[in-house]
Amino acid sequence: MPGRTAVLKWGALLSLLLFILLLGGCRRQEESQNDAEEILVGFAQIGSESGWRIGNTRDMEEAAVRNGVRLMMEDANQKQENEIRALRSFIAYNVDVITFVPIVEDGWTNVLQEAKQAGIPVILSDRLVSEDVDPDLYSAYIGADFTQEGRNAGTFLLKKAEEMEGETLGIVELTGTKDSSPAIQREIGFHEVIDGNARFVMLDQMSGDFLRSKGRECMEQLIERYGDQIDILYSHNDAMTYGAIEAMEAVGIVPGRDIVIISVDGEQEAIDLLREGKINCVVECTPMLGDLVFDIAKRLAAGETVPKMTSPKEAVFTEYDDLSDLPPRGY
Ligand code: GZL
Repeated sequence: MPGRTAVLKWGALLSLLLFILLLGGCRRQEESQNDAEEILVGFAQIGSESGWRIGNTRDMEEAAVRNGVRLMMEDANQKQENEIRALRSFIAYNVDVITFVPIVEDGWTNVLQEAKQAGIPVILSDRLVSEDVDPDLYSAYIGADFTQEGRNAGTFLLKKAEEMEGETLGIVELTGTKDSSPAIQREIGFHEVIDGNARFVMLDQMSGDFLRSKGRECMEQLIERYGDQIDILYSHNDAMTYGAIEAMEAVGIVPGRDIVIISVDGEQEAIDLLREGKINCVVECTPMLGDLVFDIAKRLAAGETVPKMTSPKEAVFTEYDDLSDLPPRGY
């Protein structure tokens, strides 16, 4: 019966079509629910002053995707006023959570109070605000223990000094961005370990602002001023170290031999220079904070209580280590 067969065929086709439409509808509803669950995080990044910072930005972007978080990122181009403007735009946009890198420790109270009044939790990412800021104004800090990084640098120097000649050893220090928590704390930690040791003579400190170009300028001036009195360079980040090495090599100083170099961050380029013997110690400061930040952000958005301070575990790489199995650094 051809008519009956045709009806059965059309019926089957129609049922299949209905099933497909129903399935698509459920997926869309599920996605919309997921979208509804996807939180929106406003992130104010300070700029791109170093390979470390560029790695940190890349990691935050990739971690947002990994963690199913919508990211609204603003770049402050190294200016605090741009960061504050970005935070105010996140508040106006009513994001679910704000995270930012305080470029310096002070000047945040007003905008943090505005975020609090708006009921938007704030996560400090990478750097800290001053202890004078009411800690109730932010929900969490995710970043390194910079004082420990400074201690790690000092501890390496105590060991290295045992094999160095000379009654006294002259130290110059390239410090990071003035009034930033990494610069403040890396200095404190290092001097906690070496101050009081009569063998070490602190010749001078200059701020290279975490920049390669300024690291070179500062080292040129220090070499000009102190010459072969300089036995040790302690540099608060790898970017300034690369600039300092350029300044040394320009006048025939052999980095890692004529001047012992201790650097902080752990960028791939620094590890390569460590392997070449041009740097003697690289203290790790990981920029890979994104997964920690967005895990805490999702918990805050869900109304959970979270740890106030979370610091990643960090290593120290020295000339005494076998680095052959060290995986690529990723920044
Ligand atoms: C440290 C970070 C510092 C890096 C520098 O967590 O804030 O800023 O050490 C970067 O390379 O510029």
